[in-house]
Amino acid sequence: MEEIGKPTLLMQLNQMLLIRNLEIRGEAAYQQGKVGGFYHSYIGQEAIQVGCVAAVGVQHWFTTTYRCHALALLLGVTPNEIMAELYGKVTGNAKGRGGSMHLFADRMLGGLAIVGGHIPIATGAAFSIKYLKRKDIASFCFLGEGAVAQGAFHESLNMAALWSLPCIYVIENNHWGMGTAMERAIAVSPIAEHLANSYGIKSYSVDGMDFFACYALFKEVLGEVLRTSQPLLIEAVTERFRGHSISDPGLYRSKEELQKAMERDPVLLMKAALIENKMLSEEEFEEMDRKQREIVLAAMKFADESPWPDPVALEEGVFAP
Ligand SMILES: Cc1ncc(C[n+]2csc(CCOP(=O)(O)OP(=O)(O)O)c2C)c(N)n1
Repeated sequence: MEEIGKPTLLMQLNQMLLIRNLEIRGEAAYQQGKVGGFYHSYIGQEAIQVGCVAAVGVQHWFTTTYRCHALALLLGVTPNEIMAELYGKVTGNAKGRGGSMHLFADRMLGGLAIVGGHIPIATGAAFSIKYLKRKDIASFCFLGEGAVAQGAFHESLNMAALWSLPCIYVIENNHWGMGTAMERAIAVSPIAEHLANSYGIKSYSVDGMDFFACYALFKEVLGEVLRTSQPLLIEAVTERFRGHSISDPGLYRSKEELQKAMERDPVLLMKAALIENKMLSEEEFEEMDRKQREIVLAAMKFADESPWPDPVALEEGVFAP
């Protein structure tokens, strides 16, 4: 904790609080009919991507699933741009055309909605790093455990191992793929250990609720991948505190099970660790949370007041071969 330092740690807690507040308000806006399409919340999983980006920096390639609001925030998309995109407004991150699942940034290749479909894209980014002889960056691919049953995952791992591509595949194992329990969909457990063995690459497992554990692991593996140019498979064991998406009441898991998972809230775990180490007080935490909430409320106002896209622009940016 000392080596990361108080200013950085408080900044990272702020990021966690910004993500948490944005998800809570984004869901509320959805309930009010202001957000269309789907809404997949990252609540419960914050420590993984916050820990990763804090540890490795923003200069790499990053790819993730439809559960993409947090990564976009961490890679520099503003709360205003995200909220406006959720609202479908022209000031949004994708000019209101992509919605919740399709956010992007300079170094973020998506926000992609097809399960497993983004894994070859991340692998391609790793190929480009190798092809360009870059030794200072890697490709990070976040995926749900549901995606490891897809062929694209296996083809990607095989190719990355065969060609020594600097790709770090991160399985965010939240135990459920929509309403299907992991044990009913995936033949092996722990997933990363078994599957990494199949392709002759290294695997790591990390407590995805613990910011400090995630930070330390991502720091370590980045060094390793840059040194060896070998891909790695990480399994970050986590919990999603919401249903799969906002329209999922989550009836497949008991209240007690969810309650137990929420006792290890990553935001509260980080808060408790900082308080214990005298880097934070309860009042300071409340103030940080209030400030992040205000940023999100201002983003909602911005989205509300932004114009709709002009229907005349509908065909702009569309690629037709
Ligand atoms: C190819 C494909 N099949 C099915 C779906 C529908 N679908 C969307 S999310 C999802 C479950 C994915 O679960 P997981 O990979 O564990 O990620 P999580 O949602 O838990 O983050 C499914 C089946 C899809 N989007 N794409």
